[in-house]
Amino acid sequence: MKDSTALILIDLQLDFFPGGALGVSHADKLFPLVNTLQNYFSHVIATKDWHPPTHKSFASHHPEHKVFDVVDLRGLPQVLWPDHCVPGTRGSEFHPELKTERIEKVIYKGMDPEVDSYSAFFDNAHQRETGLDTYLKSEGIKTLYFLGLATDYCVFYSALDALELGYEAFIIQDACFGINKTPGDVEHALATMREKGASLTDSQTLFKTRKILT
Ligand code: VGL
Ligand code: ZN
Repeated sequence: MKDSTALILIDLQLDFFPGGALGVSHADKLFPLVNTLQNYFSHVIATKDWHPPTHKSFASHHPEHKVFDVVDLRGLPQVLWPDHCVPGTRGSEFHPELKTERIEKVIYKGMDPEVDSYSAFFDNAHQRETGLDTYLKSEGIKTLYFLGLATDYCVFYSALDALELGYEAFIIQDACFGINKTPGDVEHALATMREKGASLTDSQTLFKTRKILT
């Protein structure tokens, strides 16, 4: 029997691992932990950052700027990133060590070249839904455990939207790594998620308190 809790794997794609276009330090420590954690959840859902090569979040389309500069994109502040997660490239694929058999749904985000999409639920303009909320509701899922990349961007905005939508949200702290564009960004993201009502937990606590399913 499936319960009302889901594990949400955020952007475990090669470009976000060391050696990738937007490699997050230490992210390779996620394996095999992420695979073990999947065994404790009846629902496992993954997101994929999925940008056309023309995506305006890419610094390559702003010749007068460099990576990590912030520009205005249709009225929203936009951090400029290296080209990443373009469908058809190796960097857009899941990390080869990720066990994918139990992933029941993949949510794609960031396809509109004019607006970025950090959250697993909405684009950054909060105009378009990704389909995650609809899917979770159709499955009766009410509690979400987040892990993945990056703590200070996609995990952060996904958790905040989850809370706003009325889900209970847990962050598996040792299974998230952040970009820390500015030192302290990750700590600030964790503190803000907590203030807004998310619970910070870790994998050891989960192993002790949840039942293993497989
Ligand atoms: C992400 C920056 C740009 C993330 C995605 O997955 O956190 N960060 N695109
Ligand atoms: Zn992206």
